[in-house]
Amino acid sequence: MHKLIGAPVSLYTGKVRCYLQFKGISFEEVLSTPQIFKELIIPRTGVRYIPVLVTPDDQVIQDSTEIIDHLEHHFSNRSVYPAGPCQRLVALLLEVYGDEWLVNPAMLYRWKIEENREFAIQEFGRTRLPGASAEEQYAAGLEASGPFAGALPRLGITDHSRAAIEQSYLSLLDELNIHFSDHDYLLGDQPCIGDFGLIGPLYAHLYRDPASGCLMRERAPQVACWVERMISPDASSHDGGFLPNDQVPETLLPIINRMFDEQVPVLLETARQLKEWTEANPDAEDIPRAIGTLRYRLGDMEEERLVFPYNLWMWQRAHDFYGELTGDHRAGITAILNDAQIHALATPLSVRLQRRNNKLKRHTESGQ
Ligand SMILES: N[C@@H](CCC(=O)N[C@@H](CS)C(=O)NCC(=O)O)C(=O)O
Repeated sequence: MHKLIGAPVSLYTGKVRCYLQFKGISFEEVLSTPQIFKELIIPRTGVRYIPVLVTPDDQVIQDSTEIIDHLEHHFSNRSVYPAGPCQRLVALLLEVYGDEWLVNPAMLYRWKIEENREFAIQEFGRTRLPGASAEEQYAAGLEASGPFAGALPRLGITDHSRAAIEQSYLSLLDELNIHFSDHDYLLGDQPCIGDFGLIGPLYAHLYRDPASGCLMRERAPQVACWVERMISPDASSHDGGFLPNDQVPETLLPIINRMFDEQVPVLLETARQLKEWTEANPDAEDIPRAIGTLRYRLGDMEEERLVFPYNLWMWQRAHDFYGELTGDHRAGITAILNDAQIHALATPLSVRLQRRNNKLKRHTESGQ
């Protein structure tokens, strides 16, 4: 049986858990305790991230996207990658948006709102010391959660950016609420890879943390219902498929526009800085987690954050898919994206990335 190593409090564990449940793949969930980190995660992956999937033939995979792609290969029924090019592009884009951008409101609401923060500390404690007293767990949780709470400035989440991130999230909730009033999932009656990208932040943090959960249920009840469909293993609405004729609902357009307005400029600047970084470090194969700083904008607000090249590995998937489209398929995209958005998607990536042994590396011509 597959083993999913992770934690209830973890964003990307939530993404993979929902996927496994949707596909009907039987799995056992193993809590990522310090012992599991020491005995399995670190020796077998070389990194300290969750989730980790251990397959029945003892392959060990870290990274939610790689886990899903591995499983899609073996469980091809009801693929989460739509066959229609417009739907597939939208699905890939919204995975990047959920995974790499909605982590901002997720982290802000978790660590800046006291009720959520207290809950998260207890949850970190329950993961680190299952079975210990509440007091011991709290102390352990405080220590374990320190690096996560401390990561906010690196993501550009500061007192200065707080109001703008909240405003953006509330508007997104409103947009998603309209969409999910008409559709069970992003692209119809079954979840696509974009649903799994969104569910990480929108479940593990923004639904499950108590104050955020109240906010979601009150302001955007249809989004809360979608979360419940995503996390419920035997929801009857899992029977349908994607909308016919490669249709992308109009209600998704404001969300795609939001991604292009907010996140895509960061991705393009990341690509520019990564090019400079590789020119300055021509022999370096491994790409560090962060390579510098950039300024990002939300409405009138500007703030600094670190530059994370991993974001581009995700963007490269959508970018390459667009690049491979020809003729009519490419023309169809103009019904969803405007010229500036298509231009951003078509902008060449001068540094190509790959993941090998759970490390981000340059992808060179020789494939090495
Ligand atoms: N892109 C990775 C991200 C994994 C990740 O950042 N996981 C978090 C928990 S949700 C973690 O382990 N963080 C540890 C750290 O940042 O040091 C994935 O999709 O699996």
